[in-house]
Amino acid sequence: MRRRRALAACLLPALVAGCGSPALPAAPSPFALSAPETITLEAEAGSGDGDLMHRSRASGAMTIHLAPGQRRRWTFQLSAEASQYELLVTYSNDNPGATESLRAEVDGEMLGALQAQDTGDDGEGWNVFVAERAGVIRLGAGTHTVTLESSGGDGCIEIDLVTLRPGDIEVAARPHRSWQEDTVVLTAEALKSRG
Ligand SMILES: [Ca+2]
Ligand SMILES: [Ca+2]
Ligand SMILES: [Ca+2]
Repeated sequence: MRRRRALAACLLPALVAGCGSPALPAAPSPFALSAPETITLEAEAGSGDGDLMHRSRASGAMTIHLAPGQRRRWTFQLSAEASQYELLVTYSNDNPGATESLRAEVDGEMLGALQAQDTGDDGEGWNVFVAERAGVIRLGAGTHTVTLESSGGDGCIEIDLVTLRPGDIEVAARPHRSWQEDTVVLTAEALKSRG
């Protein structure tokens, strides 16, 4: 009897350690959901339309050049708990004329669009990158797809990467810098003011 109790006293801490709940052995689960993390999708790792470009300041030193009407697609797995994500598009746009609009879809549903900035001139602008929000979405574990489509503009925009950043995101909040901007309801205009 004494011996058995001694054994139990010896085993119990080992069972409890690192588990946090001494109550019952956990039911076997196929996989544990992790905490949400930032997902980075390199344009060059996606599929679909676009031409590969080499840019020294791009993530991975590569971008994908999209012409109007062209679409780039990424498929990825999430094994994290459901979370809200902000979808950011990092791009460059050495632009002589009107700027492109980028439309984002997640799992086949329209998420949002952004009006691209002009990032420079005379070729230098292709190596200047900005990241802007295309929308906010809640995603759970499983397989997901993101699609970006370029339209309008002067015909060229380069996508560096797409980032899904988790967290509690205030969808209604726009980056107003002054009361005058409260009258600006266009998301793209508000985003531009973010600097
Ligand atoms: Ca320009
Ligand atoms: Ca352009
Ligand atoms: Ca890249």
